[in-house]
Amino acid sequence: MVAVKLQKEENRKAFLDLYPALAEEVLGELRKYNMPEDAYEWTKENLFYNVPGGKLNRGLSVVDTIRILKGDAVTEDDIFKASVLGWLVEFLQAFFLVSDDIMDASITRRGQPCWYKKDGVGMVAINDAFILESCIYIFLKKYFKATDYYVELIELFHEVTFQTELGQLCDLITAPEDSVDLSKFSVEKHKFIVIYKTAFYSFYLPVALAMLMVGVKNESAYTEARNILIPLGEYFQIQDDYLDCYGDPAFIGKIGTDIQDNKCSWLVNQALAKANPEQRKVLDENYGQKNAEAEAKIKALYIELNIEETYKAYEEKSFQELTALINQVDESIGIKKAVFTEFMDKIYKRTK
Ligand code: DMA
Ligand code: MG
Ligand code: MG
Ligand code: MG
Repeated sequence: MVAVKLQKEENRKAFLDLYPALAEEVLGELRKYNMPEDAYEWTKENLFYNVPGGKLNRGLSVVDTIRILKGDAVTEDDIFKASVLGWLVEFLQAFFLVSDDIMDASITRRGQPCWYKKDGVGMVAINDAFILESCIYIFLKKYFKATDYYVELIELFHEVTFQTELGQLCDLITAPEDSVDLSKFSVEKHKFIVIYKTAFYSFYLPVALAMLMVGVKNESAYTEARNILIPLGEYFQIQDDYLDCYGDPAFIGKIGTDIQDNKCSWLVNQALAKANPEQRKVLDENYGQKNAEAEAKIKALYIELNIEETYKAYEEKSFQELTALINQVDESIGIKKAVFTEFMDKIYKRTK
C-alpha cells in the first residue's frame, strides 16, 4: 500500500517535471516568430499561471491508462508520449477554465485570482485561452505526426472540444443572468449539460488517447469505455456542483458562484424536487440573485430540505452502480477494468 502510494507520488512528480520543457517549446515558437518581448513575457506568464497547478487527474490518467494497458511491456517512450498527451489534456482544460471563469464571473481558481481577474489582464484572457488551445496542435504535430494515429488524435481533440463547447453553451443559456426561470431546470437537462461540459473531456478523452496510443482499433472498445466513463464524469460534475456550495474555498481553491449565477446545478434540482409551494417561492425569489443575502437564503433552504444528506445518499448509490458497471467490463476487447477503478479511486468521496 505504502509502496503503491510512493510510486504514485513519483509518477506525479515525473509528470510535473516535464512541464517546464513543454512550456519552453511553446516559447520557442514565439522566438521563431520574432514576437516582441512583452508578448513573449505575457505568454510565458499565461503558460505558467494557467496550465500547471491543478490536481492533474486528467493528465495523469493518460499515463496511468498506458501503464495499465501495456503492463510490463511499457517503454520509456510510451511514458513520454503519454505524458505529452496528458499535458495536452491539461492545456485543453486550461483553455476551458480561463474562459469558464470569465463566463461564470468567478473570482478565484486553484487558490489564486482567476487569470482574467489579474491586474492588466482582463479580456485579453479570451485570446490567451485561444493560445492555450492552439498549443495542443503544436505538440501533436511535433511529437505525433510520424505515428499512424496522428489524424485520430487530432480528430479526437476536435470532437471532444466541440462537445465541451456545446455543454458550456447549454450551461450558460440555461442560466441567463437577467431572467431567473427555474421551470427551465430539470434533472434531464442537468444530465445533458454535465455530460457534455465535463464528462467527455475529463473522462473519456484521457482514456481514449491512451487507447489510440496502444493501437486499439476495435470501435466497440471505445464504446464500452465511453459507457463507463460518461457516467463516471457525470458523478464527478455532481461532486463539483456539491463542492461549489459545501466545499471549503481555501481547500478547493475556488469560491462557489453557482447560486448567484443561476446555474442548473444538481443541488437546485434536488431542492426543486423536494420543495413545497412555500419553499418553491423562496427558490424563485432568491435563486440567481446577485447578492449574498439571497444566496444565504438559498443555502438555508438547502439545509431545511436536507440536500446534503440527499447528496451523500446519491454518492453511495452512484459508487455501487459504477462499481457494478466496471465489473461487467469485457476485457477481451482491448480495455481493462483497472483503467476505470484507477479513475474511480482518484475521485470517490473527493473533497477538492
Ligand atoms: C466546468 O463547469 C466545465 C468546464 C468546461 C470548465 P463549472 O463552471 O462548474 O466549473 P468550475 O466549478 O470549476 O468553475
Ligand atoms: Mg465555472
Ligand atoms: Mg461554468
Ligand atoms: Mg462548478
